Amino acid sequence: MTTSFSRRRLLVGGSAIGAAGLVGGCDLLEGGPSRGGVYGLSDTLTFATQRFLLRNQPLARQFGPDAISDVFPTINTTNPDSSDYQRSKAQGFADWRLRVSGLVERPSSVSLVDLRAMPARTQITLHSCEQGWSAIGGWTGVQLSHLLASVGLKREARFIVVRSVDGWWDSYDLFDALHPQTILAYGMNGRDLPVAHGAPVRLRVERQLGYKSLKYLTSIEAVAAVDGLGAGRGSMLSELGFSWYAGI
Ligand SMILES: Nc1nc2c(c(=O)[nH]1)N[C@H]1C(S)=C(S)[C@@H](COP(=O)(O)O)O[C@H]1N2
Ligand SMILES: [Mo]
Repeated sequence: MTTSFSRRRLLVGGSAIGAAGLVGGCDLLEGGPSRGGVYGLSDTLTFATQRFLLRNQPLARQFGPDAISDVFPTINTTNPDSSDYQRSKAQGFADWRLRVSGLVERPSSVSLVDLRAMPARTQITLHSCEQGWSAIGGWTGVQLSHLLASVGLKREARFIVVRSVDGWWDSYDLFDALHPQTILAYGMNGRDLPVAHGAPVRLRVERQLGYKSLKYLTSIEAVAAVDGLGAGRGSMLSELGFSWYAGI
């Protein structure tokens, strides 16, 4: 109860700060990265909202390279059988595209080359699976917040829905979507992300259990509510009885 109330307050507050920045010539927001024109405006809004939302949000623990596990297990889908996926895999995923749609200013289709050209972040973290195992891995990719800023997340957006080639889908509130450690990872332990671990691009959501870190991404959609998706529980796994929020 308390949590959802304060979350809602934070979200409303985040929008208010963004609006105040617009009206007040952005003096609240000096120092944030932004581009010119319309892009700059949405960069600034996203940045302000992010900083506000995340002001009490701790990072998940990060480790040094020595801590990386020799064996990182892989489970469930380890090589999607979709023929599109297999064709794309045979070409080194040169034709792979991530569709970005919904409540964004500029719906886009992003290639691996596009993602690699964006600022990269590497983090070595502990992955905990609900099935009782854990392992430490190093992940390299682009912050989801960066991608969302680059397409201009609209202020009505409250959740980010992510879909995978094997039919998995999930959603995340803006706390997790804009968290600095939430990345679209194309690299693992210094190499290209292996097929078994979600190639070409997987999500890393470090402050939730492993099942929220979707592999084999195909699309991202910004929405105001998740009620209308599937059975209205916010994810494929929620419909099977798992918790939508799996914070750790
Ligand atoms: N698309 C997709 N994402 C997925 C899964 C999956 O089967 N398909 N399994 C989830 C679970 S339960 C875990 S623990 C991790 C496993 O990631 P790994 O195979 O890299 O260890 O991916 C998660 N993301
Ligand atoms: Mo898992």
